[in-house]
Amino acid sequence: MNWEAILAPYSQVVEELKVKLKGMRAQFEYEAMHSPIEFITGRVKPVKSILEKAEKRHISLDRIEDDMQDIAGVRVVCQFVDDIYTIVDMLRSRKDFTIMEEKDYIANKKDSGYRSYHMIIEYPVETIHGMKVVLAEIQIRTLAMNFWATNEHSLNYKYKGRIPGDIKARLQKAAEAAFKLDEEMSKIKTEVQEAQRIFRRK
Ligand code: 0O2
Ligand code: 0O2
Repeated sequence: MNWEAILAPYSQVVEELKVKLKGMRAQFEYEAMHSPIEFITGRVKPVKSILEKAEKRHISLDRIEDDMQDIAGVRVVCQFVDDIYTIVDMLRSRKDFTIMEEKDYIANKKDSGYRSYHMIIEYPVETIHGMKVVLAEIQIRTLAMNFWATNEHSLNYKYKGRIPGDIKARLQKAAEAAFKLDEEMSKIKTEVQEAQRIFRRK
């Protein structure tokens, strides 16, 4: 398979989405409003991870583009939990892609302790062969959720998905602590934002 050719439109989508989301953040800043976006990252799933996921989920190679939703992935990281829902509403009102599915792992956290809001979209991208609609995943989470997920992801990688029980229990506790941190920060949100506005003016 010519992976570079297959993945080229996905890489285009990741770059376009990053530009658009960064544009939203810049507009909030120009209008001196609190930006619900702290930062954006994005990636095309590495071929090795695509193959591993395909094998685990029994997805045949000719079905990958239809059945694997996160070959193109962007992540929006926010300061506060409400910011996540502000972004979700803004994304719902956009006309440049279609939302296919939404998964609220904040209201319904995963057994691992994972929390995040996921959106699966169909994004039309222009290629040299014409327009192609590709699936992409947008993950929206707070800095605390991101901190937890990044560490848990590393441990999963290290232990090949079989994290020992004692570490799993610690991760559950850490997830609980991250949740509490988000709750506490929400309570002093206006204070924090006021401080950040003063800081920006200087
Ligand atoms: P800025 O000032 O945030 O716009 P690129 O295409 O170069 O913009 P790239 O190379 O894909 O982005 O970088 P990556 O690794 O996806 O990271 C995207 C942005 O997220 C980078 O900023 C990182 O500095 C920023 N980032 C990553 N982790 C954190 C974090 O924990 N906290 C904060 N505040 N930012 C983080 P940009 O886009 O280069 O610059
Ligand atoms: P990567 O690139 O390694 O992050 P489903 O078929 O809906 O049950 P699917 O398609 O995997 O499952 O979707 P889901 O569960 O919404 O999750 C997709 C992505 O969310 C994962 O991608 C992770 O990035 C993130 N994620 C989901 N659960 C967890 C978790 O327990 N811990 C962490 N750290 N991340 C999680 P991949 O495939 O792992 O790819």
